Amino acid sequence: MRRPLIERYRHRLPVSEKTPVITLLEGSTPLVPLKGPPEARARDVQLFAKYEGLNPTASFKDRGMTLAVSKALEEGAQAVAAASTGNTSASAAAYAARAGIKAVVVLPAGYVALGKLAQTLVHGARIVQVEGNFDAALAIVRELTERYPVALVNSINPYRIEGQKTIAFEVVEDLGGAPDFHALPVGNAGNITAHWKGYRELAEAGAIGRPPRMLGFQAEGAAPIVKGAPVEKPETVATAIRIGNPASWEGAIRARDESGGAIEAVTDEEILSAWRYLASEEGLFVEPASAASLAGVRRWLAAGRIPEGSRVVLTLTGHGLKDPGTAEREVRLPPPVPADVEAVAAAAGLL
Ligand code: AN7
Repeated sequence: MRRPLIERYRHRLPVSEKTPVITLLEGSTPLVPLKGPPEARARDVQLFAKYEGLNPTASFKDRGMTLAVSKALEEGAQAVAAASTGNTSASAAAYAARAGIKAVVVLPAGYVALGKLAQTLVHGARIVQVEGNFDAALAIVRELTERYPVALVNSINPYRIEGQKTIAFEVVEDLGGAPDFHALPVGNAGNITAHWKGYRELAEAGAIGRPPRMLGFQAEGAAPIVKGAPVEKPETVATAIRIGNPASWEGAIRARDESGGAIEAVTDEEILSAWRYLASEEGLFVEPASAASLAGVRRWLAAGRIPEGSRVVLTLTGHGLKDPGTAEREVRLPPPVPADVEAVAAAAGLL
């Protein structure tokens, strides 16, 4: 049975008996072995997908949110607030509902995928859309939480990182050791920071040998870490990672350098191609941002940068149903046909 993440990893998390556990039974997501694209099979490279879309609100954010909201409640908070490209807001809204407290989310107007908006609305969060991007929203929320009685649950809240580090624990349990590479999309950079913290703790405890090389991928139009400077007007089809000035920038650099990894950019075309591949060849429907991990790994494979026989984990951060708009734009729906068998058979290509 799925257990609350906080209970499963209580010994490695900053909680006590006094911490009220607010849980939706997050985590314990499957590590799915992929068939792999030809360039992986050719080199005997085994890819595994950590399918985080199977969390309660359908993204990895739930791992950090169970801890952040539990600790906020322990500290007496009556409200939580977050800026978000959508998944943090959906998760904060759900956990706040569960805790019986208020959630305030500040969103970049016009750039949050429909599924995430729907979740946030129905869970009953107070939504404020700002005429600006995520970076502007985060700056406002930081100040808001300093001046008003509301707890910040963005990933600059260290409890979010603590919860999210459990991805590394689960991967190591499932593989029976560390992978050679771990690839994931990078937006605000909390998740790569958290992954690396998890692996480092395991290495320090002697539970694994060499931790994986961390491969972080940003979208080309929103790649401040790759470029080495904030991006004023980030743009990408992957709205989840449409972020120009990541809060955990330094954590990402540390993960990259300490692990001997890399942070690179992939184009929207590469992202969409990997997104299609995952759905149509592997049966895994993810949101575009999640596919940046595979897009980047495909580049590494093509360039011969992944040694033969390597084990590579991809964190697929959010479910495809989060973003029905992209599916509708990218995959054409055929026009209706008359309601008779021959017409349907013809349209289905069965003749
Ligand atoms: C699906 O929800 O920033 O590098 O406000 O939703 O830890 O930011 C989401 C980020 C990757 C990037 N994949 O993770 C938010 C938000 C998905 C995401 C990321 C996000 P970070």
